Amino acid sequence: MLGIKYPVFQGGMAWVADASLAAAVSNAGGLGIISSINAGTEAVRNEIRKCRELTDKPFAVNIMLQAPNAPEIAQMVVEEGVRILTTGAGSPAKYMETWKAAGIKVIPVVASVALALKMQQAGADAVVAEGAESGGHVGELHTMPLVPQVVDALDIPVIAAGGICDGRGAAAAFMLGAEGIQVGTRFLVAEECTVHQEYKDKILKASDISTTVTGKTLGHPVRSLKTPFSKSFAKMEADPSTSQEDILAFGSGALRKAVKEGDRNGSYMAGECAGMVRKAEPAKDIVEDLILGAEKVIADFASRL
Ligand code: TUI
Repeated sequence: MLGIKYPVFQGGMAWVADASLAAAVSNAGGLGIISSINAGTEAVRNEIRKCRELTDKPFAVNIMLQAPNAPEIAQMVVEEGVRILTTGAGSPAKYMETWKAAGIKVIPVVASVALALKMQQAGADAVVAEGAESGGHVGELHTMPLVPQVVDALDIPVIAAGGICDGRGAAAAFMLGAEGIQVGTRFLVAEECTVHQEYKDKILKASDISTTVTGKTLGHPVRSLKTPFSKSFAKMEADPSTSQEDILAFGSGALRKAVKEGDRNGSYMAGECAGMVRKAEPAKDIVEDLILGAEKVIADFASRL
């Protein structure tokens, strides 16, 4: 459907997923994804053009639907002739007709069966079912129960996301009925990933219990590394005298600060599998390890049956 060699999507991580990372993943045979959360719509347009110079392979753009410029981005990707879109943090139903008319493959990220069904009805070509093990904005269900329930409910392909970072996780996702996987956290340390070195170091040093979810009281839960920022954020949320506006103002721009400046007061969004990410390597090695690793554990297990 997408013209890619391996069913490996690189998560469209806000501020992180630029042309450099997306092209490296696409050149490796996966699906590189450019994030629409960057320094404005024109900056994203530039990343799309840059990506075309770096790869002749298919790549996608992720549209974060809660962003104020989402309607503008939704139009810009049509102008730029983008062939594949993923969406996150909401329902893209109102854009579907325009995108389908432009011949774009649309793959919404969903966190529930209800939204998955709605997306299939609206003409989605596939969905990414993302469990709450993921970094960034998360839903309620986790990958293990979410993926098979979405697979059972839909006729279109399902890509699993959340907590997948090596061949074992990839194999497990395929066993749940997924036809592909999406991986974010492990690509944060890819050589072609342009995040600040401090961000990479924090991921490489993380343990199994290094992430936490904040923002539940705001209706916008986000998983990130435990840092002084996440502690202060959680404290403000627990304090009834702090208004939602104050909390939002405190959080605003924190991800950009972490990604671009390695600021200790930044928000280091990361998934639960950060503790399994142990070395920086080229994106190609990550893509191949995910697929060859899955092949190996499936073959080893089959030989024991
Ligand atoms: O979108 C994501 N993950 C993200 S977006 C993001 S940007 C950001 N966030 C906070 C502060 C600063 C920047 C960081 N991480 N993942 C896809 C995803 N979508 N996960 C869950 C959902 C989701 C949740 C509820 C999709 C739809 C939904 O409800 C839809 C509806 O309206 O019915």
